[in-house]
Amino acid sequence: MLTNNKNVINWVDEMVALCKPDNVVWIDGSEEQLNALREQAVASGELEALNQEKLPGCYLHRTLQNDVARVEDRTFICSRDEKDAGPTNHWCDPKEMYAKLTPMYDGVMKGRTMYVIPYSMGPIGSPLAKVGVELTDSIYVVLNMDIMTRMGKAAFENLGETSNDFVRGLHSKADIDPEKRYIVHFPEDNTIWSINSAYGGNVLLGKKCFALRIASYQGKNEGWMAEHMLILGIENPQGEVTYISAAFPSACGKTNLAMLIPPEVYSKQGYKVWCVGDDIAWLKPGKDGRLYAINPENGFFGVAPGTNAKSNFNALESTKKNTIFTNVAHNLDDNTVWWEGLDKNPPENAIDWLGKPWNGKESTEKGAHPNSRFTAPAINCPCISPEFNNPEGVPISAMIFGGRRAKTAPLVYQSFDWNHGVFVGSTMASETTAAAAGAVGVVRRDPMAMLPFCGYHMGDYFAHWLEMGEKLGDKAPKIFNVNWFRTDDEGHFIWPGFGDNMRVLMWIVDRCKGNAEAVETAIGYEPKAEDINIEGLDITVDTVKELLTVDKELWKEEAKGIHEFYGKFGDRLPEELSRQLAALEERLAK
Ligand code: OXD
Ligand code: MN
Repeated sequence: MLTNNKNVINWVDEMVALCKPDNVVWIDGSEEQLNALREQAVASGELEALNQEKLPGCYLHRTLQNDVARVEDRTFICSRDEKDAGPTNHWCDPKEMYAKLTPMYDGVMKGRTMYVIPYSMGPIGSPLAKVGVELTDSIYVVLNMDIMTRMGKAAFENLGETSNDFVRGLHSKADIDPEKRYIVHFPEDNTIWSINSAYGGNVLLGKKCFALRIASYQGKNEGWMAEHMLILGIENPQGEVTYISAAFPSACGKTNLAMLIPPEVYSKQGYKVWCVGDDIAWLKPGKDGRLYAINPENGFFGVAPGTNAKSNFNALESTKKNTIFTNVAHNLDDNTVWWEGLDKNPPENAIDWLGKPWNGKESTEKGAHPNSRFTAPAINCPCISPEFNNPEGVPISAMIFGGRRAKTAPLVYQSFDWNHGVFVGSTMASETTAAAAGAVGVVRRDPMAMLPFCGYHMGDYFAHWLEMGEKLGDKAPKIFNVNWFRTDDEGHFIWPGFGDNMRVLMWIVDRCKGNAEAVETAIGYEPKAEDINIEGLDITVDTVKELLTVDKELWKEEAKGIHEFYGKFGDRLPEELSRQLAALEERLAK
């Protein structure tokens, strides 16, 4: 045992009595212990050791074919009152859910070892950090949690001997039966139960389950925010850094933006971009009244396909050592890995993500699963921020929302004020692309990119955002919306994207510093087209003008869609947001 905390010990005893493992191993986080677990996982086939010269400390893992992604239809928020889970979550009465799952956990670890993983979300000792304990029967989970969190004995130091403020996570692979798969949150009990999956987002309980679903609920009660946001810093040639956080729905390029490489027009002047986080931000007012953010995670759980030296050099570099790859293709020629979009040279002698022989030159099947992943330590990232481990976090000047919109949203606009910014975030949406099943071009609302991750009623979540704005007053970050995905009449993207997105971020930074002008439109403040720096790009000011157009007819349609969406929240929709919608309609009618 690594702690004298009675609350921890009693709960672990209780779960051991339920799951009945043959052994219980407390994870202290030492290299010695981790190496022994790596060896054991390799011996059992759970992991394959990759080429240790080319990819030192790297391993490959394959999940079952039925277990390759988060399962939103089997994810539950079990608040005591159904109304507190809200219309956007699946709900079940906690008593009923415990009664249903307890027999499934009863004896589930017979013949297995239970690992007790203490971990900290956030730097150890940070006033913004929180402790979790995950019990699991998977070595893969232990080794991934080692990368994604600050794991081991030191995590208990934050908790002390008497505190009960830790999140209780219980995970068992059980039989990896998709029919009996449950990812369940009991926010009022600080508890997460996950069973019958062995895929990252369902089993690395510190990430989406704790750092977003449980933490969003804690944040509402404790006066802070847990958001699905990247955090980056832009350093100017004078060495001043402006920090920005940004929320986009899954698969809109958060990791790419978080690690962007400045285009030459900025790098030659000495500008730098620093990554603090690529997925989650915890934000709390600091002593000076500004909003400070930490990245609660310690690594990146990134999507592999599409990651290459051009799309995201820094992410690719991050995966060159001490990384676990899941469901990518295995290149047998040199015992390395490959995925679609890595390069134009797929291996001929390989094993695909299903474990079958695969010839990348001839096969029409994919070598890597589209949601195959790398779990890479943040310290590997060449542009990781020097403030990454700062326990106080970094002060946020701007918050950005965005989505994938072909026509409606302009390249960038600024909200009139905080409350209008909350309105903008709450109406965030993406249009479906051909990449996903179902109709193309359908608008999916994903408020603040939190739709699958908000652990309580989303109407109350909007109210919490409004309250935070009141608390922060004139120290509140400015709120912006961006859209990198405007298309021309042939459906081609107009804006170059990737590193060139920095050109838009620079207008945002200038607005925060009071150094840029803006034009007032019906939807918010826009840049003057000349104020977006296009030096070195083969687009003209007219193209930028086109990217900034606001089509009032489309926006009137948009307002109708928002009415419909807001209707879901009933009387828990803050009045202020209805007022904001009415004000938008008035401006559009002018
Ligand atoms: C993720 C997601 O895996 O948002 O980060 O789906
Ligand atoms: Mn995410």
